[in-house]
Amino acid sequence: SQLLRELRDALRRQAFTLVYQPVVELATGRIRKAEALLRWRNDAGESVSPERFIPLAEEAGLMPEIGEWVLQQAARQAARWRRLDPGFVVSVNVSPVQFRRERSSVPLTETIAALSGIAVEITEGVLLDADPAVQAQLLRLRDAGVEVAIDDFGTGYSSLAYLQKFDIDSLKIDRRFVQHLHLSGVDLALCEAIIVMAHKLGLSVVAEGVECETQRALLARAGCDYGQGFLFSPGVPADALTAQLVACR
Ligand code: G
Ligand code: G
Ligand code: MN
Ligand code: NA
Repeated sequence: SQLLRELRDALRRQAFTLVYQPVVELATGRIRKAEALLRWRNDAGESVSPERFIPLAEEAGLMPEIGEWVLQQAARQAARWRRLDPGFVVSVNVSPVQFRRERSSVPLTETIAALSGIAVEITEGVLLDADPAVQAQLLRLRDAGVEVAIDDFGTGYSSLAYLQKFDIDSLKIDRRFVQHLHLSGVDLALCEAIIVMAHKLGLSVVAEGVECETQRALLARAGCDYGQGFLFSPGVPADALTAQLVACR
């Protein structure tokens, strides 16, 4: 397809960029982390959503290479931000295909082993993957000191027992549970329960998709560690986030 041709070309021409969405510590209001989000501007100059082009890239076998580029960029940026805040963490989404591709030309863990301040976000499906290479990959990441976060938590099939087994660092509560938090007692109860259970297992919790002050206040009261969402900021270019970090020092 046209899209696929453009995508292959984009890799050569480096037409990808990363934006970074701040992750705010709810108790202090400080930005302590950021999620790297991939952006692609196509030949027509339109910004194409990763939701559209990542499945294509996976099918075409381009994802290891793109993922490698994302990791390198994010790691370089994490190193800069850690000079301002030594505890700063940049999280990177890792597609299940990329995670499973042990024999790919790009060995994920070797790249990451050299990096600090990087967390990988995986979806629950990865934990349930029957492929033993996936588990091995996770363990090697842990050994390399990389943090592991479960993205979109609550929408898949995993249980907290899995999280304990794999020595996960944090959960990101899917924005579907956060969206109506301030309107639905059920959604609030679910978020509260996730937070309590996660803490008992020694995991920290990030609420995604925080869009209003009421949601922020309820999450803070429930003991949620971090919030991410349009209330705080959308994804922004690295320089814009650097300016915010410097201003808040
Ligand atoms: O904010 P945004 O519209 O970019 O995110 C859409 C989806 O794309 C999200 O599910 C997000 O996890 C995913 N995504 C964003 N950047 C990357 C990336 O670098 N790699 C992978 N595998 N997924 C990404
Ligand atoms: O699956 P993942 O959590 O990686 O998805 C990240 C996606 O969530 C990106 O598309 C990002 O733009 C989007 N996003 C971030 N904050 C908000 C928010 O407050 N509301 C909504 N609706 N989407 C958000
Ligand atoms: Mn994510
Ligand atoms: Na998510």
